[in-house]
Amino acid sequence: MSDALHVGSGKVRELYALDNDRLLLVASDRISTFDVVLPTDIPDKGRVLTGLSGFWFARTEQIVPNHLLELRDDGRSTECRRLEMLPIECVVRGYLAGSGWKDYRATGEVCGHRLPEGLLESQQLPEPIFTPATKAQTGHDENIDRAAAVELVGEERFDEVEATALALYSFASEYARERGIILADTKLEFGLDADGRLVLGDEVFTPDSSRFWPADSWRPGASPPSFDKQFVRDYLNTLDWNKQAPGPQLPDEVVKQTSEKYLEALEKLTGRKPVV
Ligand code: PZK
Repeated sequence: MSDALHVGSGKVRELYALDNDRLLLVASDRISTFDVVLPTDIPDKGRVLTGLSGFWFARTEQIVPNHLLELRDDGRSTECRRLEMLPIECVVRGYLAGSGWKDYRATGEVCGHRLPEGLLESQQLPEPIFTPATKAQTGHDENIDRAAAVELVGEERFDEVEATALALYSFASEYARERGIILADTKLEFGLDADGRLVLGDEVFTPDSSRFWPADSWRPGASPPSFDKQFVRDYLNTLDWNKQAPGPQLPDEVVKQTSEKYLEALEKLTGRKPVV
């Protein structure tokens, strides 16, 4: 670890180079909300998200190969194959939320997909749609249509990525729905191996890369609480915090409730608890 070169940071994860072919992806216990990383850690969060990713990578190997090589004993670090990452975020949406809802309200379309009129926030779409975005170096990713994405990855690769992303979403959303969790949307990242084959990278179907909603509190026209961050949001809304960094510390009770929500998501989806 100490001799690994730091090559990147996500909001709550770090990436190190192990050698020419391998990276180490480390998930911290940090939590972000309203795009701000809070100063209080959530015990077990990194291990839960790493466990969820590992679970989904194993379950989706028959759909597409992935970058996961091995889970380390700390439960939060995974060795990954180094890929040539595609320059688009591969988002699939089954429900109308976030920037999808915003774009639909403004234009009736999301990434060039014309949708039926009169849809409500959080409503399920007639069918899941592939809604790619640029990878912004700073600020927010920008939703793009098929033509713009084809400019970035080429037409053949676009078609392959779209079909693969939709197949992954269908598989995971059906699986989660049977266990009381709606996977409203998800962000996938793909890369190419040395032979130019498409490989799934990053994290997959975690609450940090997807919108998880509890199925029993979902209804069209409302904005359901996220499965994991509902207690954090509720607490932050009692403060007069302006949603700019630095974020406030979380009380012990909110930390405990939130840590339990992550463990609950892991147990509901995988049927297992993380090894202590
Ligand atoms: C890669 N990121 C984003 C994610 C971070 C940064 N298998 C791979 N091969 C090459 N590059 C990447 C990956 C992966 N995954 C991913 N940037 C590069 C990222 C998580 C934490 F700090």
